[in-house]
Amino acid sequence: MQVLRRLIASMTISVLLAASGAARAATGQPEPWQLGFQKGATPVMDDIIWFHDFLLWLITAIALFVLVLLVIVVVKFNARSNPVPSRTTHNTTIEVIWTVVPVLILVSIAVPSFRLLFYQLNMPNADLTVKATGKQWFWSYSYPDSKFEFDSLMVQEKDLKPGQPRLLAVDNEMVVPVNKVVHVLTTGADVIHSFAVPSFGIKIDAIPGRINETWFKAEREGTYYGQCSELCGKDHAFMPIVVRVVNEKDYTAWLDQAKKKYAIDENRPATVAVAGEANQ
Ligand SMILES: [Cu+2]
Repeated sequence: MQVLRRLIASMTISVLLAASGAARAATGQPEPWQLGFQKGATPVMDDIIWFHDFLLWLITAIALFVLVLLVIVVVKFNARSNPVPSRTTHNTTIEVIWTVVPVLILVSIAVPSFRLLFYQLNMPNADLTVKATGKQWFWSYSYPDSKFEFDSLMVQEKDLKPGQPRLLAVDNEMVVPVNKVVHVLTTGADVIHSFAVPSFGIKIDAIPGRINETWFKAEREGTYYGQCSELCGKDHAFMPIVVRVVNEKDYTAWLDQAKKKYAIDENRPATVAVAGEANQ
């Protein structure tokens, strides 16, 4: 019996260790047994997580308080224990309390909520602009300051390299420097898509004929995964978003190489491009 108990204990410990190890290793993507949000990499996401936790505590306290009141009523005022009910109809003090306290609670929610909303919507001065165009069914990223654009397609399961997450990895990642404000413009080429990266706390529709904007400032290097978050057709689930956040030096190196690799050839006649695509 004791052996069995020890076995269960050691198994539990190893599972917990494995889980905590996985939680430390992987950010920017969902983890097995994950609870709550993915870890934040931007100040906006840190605030969203704080606000979520604050509301969770608040709502738990309110739910418990109401539960306690219900239990008191059920136990104390049922027909058996309280056969002659009181005929009280008004109590000014308690009526003032149950009006004022909820108002205070709502104000305590509204203040951080609006602060966060303005923080998200107030665009700081951008260090870099990237335009993400949602297409059926992949994303194209263009760097207007450096005049290049490239497509980013999901890596098929059979082509996955070790460490690449299934259904999330792409061939060409969007690369940005760490600790820089990135201005993200989104639009759709065909139908409405939505550009969302959980660790950055951003989710914004990409609508044909219109440019939407958001921003993020990633404070930690790493690879962050997101997905199209607007039902956009049969391959909606297969147009992931990958943002690789690198240091300034690596970014400059990537930029130099990307400028050559993805340069938009303005002299190339459009008819050739169409013919070339048809041949593929
Ligand atoms: Cu989409």
